[in-house]
Amino acid sequence: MDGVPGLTQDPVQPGSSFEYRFQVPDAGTFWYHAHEQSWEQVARGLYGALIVDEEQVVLPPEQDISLVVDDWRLTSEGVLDTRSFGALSDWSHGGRMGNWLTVNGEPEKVFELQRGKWYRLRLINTCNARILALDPTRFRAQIIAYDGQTLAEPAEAPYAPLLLGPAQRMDLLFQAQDEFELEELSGPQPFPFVRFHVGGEANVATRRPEFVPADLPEPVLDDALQVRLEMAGGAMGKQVEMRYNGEVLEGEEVIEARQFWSFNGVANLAEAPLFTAQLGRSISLTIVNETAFPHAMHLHGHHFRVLSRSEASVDDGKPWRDTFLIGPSQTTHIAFVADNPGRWLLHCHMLEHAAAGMNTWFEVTA
Ligand SMILES: [Cu+2]
Repeated sequence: MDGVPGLTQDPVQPGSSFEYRFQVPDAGTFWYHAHEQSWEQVARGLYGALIVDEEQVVLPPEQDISLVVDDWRLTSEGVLDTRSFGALSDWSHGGRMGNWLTVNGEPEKVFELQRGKWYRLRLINTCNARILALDPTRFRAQIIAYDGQTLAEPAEAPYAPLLLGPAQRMDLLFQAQDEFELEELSGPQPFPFVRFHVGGEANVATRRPEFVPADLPEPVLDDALQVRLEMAGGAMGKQVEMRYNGEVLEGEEVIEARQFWSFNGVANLAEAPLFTAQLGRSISLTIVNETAFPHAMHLHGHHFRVLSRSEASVDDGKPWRDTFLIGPSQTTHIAFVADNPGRWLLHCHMLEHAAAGMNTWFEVTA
């Protein structure tokens, strides 16, 4: 059960309920959120962390901290700015950016840590559109997982700041030593948004925890289904003839339909899937961003490896991810095994972009 209205289920109507049943094959950091009118419902807070514990306890709960990070757009009175929901300038540009950053729903959140103990920080970016920039090297943290999949080995951050796009997760491991703040670095000034106090005696000898690496099937490129996805539209981007609900949109119709972006010339879900794959088939997907904006592309039901990115390196070990950032004019090549039967979305997780056209889907047949 994936909860995508129009693809796998009907929306849950006000006052009614729906019971989701699913298995959790992978221990790791995930989250859940409304997928109906998500650009408004998620911005209003309809989401939560979904943590799947390891079979063997690695860290006690007090040393395993989830940080759900969101930016809210507040008015000058300090209440949620609801008037600007659906603003065309957000939909056709970089999405809805907030002006108030919270962790687990609180501003200036403080955690109390014990000196010498090991901690896992599970960072989850639930912002509609903001790409968070963070520097974990400043408190000697190592990266142990991305998007809910544990790395083969804990890794030093290869560069700083690290970017955490909408929907992405990053698990960090560190030993508490001195008080520190986590700063968001994408603005003109570093913005401290969560503080960690450290108390207790130094030199508490505790063993460094170990984590079981992800165990996912490797795609076989020789045998892979080759798929290409061209992203176009938006302000200042390449404009192509755009189909929506089977019709070509022209002139004012683009604004009336509120569809500004397209995948392979189609805004929002086409009748036909982007591709259909037999269960177990490897998929080689090349995504070309011909827009003037970065995007956070999210694949449902699967994790992939980023094999190459034009004009940028890929991370050591090519970690498994379910969401990748793609820059303006960038081409990114990903690969994965279609090992999960069903119908799955592939969309930009900048929620205004998804609403305004950046959705496609694929099918894995058993
Ligand atoms: Cu986008």
